[in-house]
Amino acid sequence: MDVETIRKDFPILNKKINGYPLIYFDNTATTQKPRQVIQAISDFYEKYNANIHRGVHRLSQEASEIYEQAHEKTAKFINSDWREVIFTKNTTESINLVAHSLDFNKGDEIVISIMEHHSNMVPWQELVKEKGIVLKIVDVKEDGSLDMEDLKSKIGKKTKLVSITHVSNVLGAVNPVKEICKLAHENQAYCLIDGAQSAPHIKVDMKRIGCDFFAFSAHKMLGPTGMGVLYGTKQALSEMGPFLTGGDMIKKVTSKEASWNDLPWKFEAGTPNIAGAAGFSAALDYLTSIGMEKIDKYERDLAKYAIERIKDAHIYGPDDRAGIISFNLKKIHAHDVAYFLDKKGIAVRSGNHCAQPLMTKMGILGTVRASFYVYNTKKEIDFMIENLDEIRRNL
Ligand code: C6P
Repeated sequence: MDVETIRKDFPILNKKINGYPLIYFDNTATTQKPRQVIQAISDFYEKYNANIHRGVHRLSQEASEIYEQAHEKTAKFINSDWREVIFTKNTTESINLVAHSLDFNKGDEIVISIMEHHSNMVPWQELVKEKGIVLKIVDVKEDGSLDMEDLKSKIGKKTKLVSITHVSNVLGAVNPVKEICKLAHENQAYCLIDGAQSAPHIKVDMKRIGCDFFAFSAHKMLGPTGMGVLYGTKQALSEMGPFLTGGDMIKKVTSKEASWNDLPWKFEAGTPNIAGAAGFSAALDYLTSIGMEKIDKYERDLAKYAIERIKDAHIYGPDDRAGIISFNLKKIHAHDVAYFLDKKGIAVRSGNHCAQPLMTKMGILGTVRASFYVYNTKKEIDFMIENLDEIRRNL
């Protein structure tokens, strides 16, 4: 990977923070955008702006084409069919869509894990209150990997859905999603994979994973905010009623009732984020031109490099991990570390990372988290390590 050339595509990397060049290690929260994505969004507004699926005029046709092509590109990126690609606002909305649209009944069991982001926990907790479902929570092992024996013991005949993250946003653990989906299906349960931290970093193939649903966000993979994806198999999506109702998701409406549009439009009510779709297409082109396997390997190498160099720290998560490192320096609060690093232009996240139950399980309030992407370098990691040493000396 030619990182120096890649870096030139990201205007924000020229920014100085407190007089230091920006080092952006908060990629798990959101990634920076290359000028190709920024350009695609402004091109849309300058040349093609119109609503989609509503006009016979030229601009509407062109805007519809851009929007539909984004579905096709996404489908190709995850090896699926464009009818199985629903655009949402983000991963959170994608998961909520399933929570509200699948037919859950009292006593149905949903299996999640303690390492889930709040987005893959709170919607199911609400179903406990609203519908009387039973929520079962799989533990993590001492090393921060998913406890597969516990998972097997929790899936059974009453399981309606297994909903597990592919990559933990705190621990960097990469879960065996293919095996998890197989276990769910052996018990006639649906399987939802939270791909918020996998789709941006590793090659994800819907056919290979074999999930019923897969949720991810464009803004975590060089794309714009306000754009998310819910992949669902045609079968699973056909079994669900719509999430939101209104314009564009209908086939026919009388003053009494309505019938639903074909997939994926049945789940895309109202005017969508058309410019966002244009930007997302450009992001997918960008990632594809580098190659997801290369990205995965590069980020894992960066994580390994950093872990080998961080001294006197508790590092959370298994050895086999994606490019996410959560750690705590002994006796120094995570926010103090993040605050000090920011003084040197280094952006890391500190706190509970929207995974409070995991923090409680680990007996901590939060961690410092450095997460890497295609534009990060070992030199940047060296600078962070130097500053961690300085924090240790000074605090
Ligand atoms: N995690 C982080 O800093 P949204 O906000 O809907 O795009 O993504 C939610 C989400 C769901 N699942 C996982 C595994 C995630 O990591 C996230 C987002 C960010 O860790 C923001 S809290």
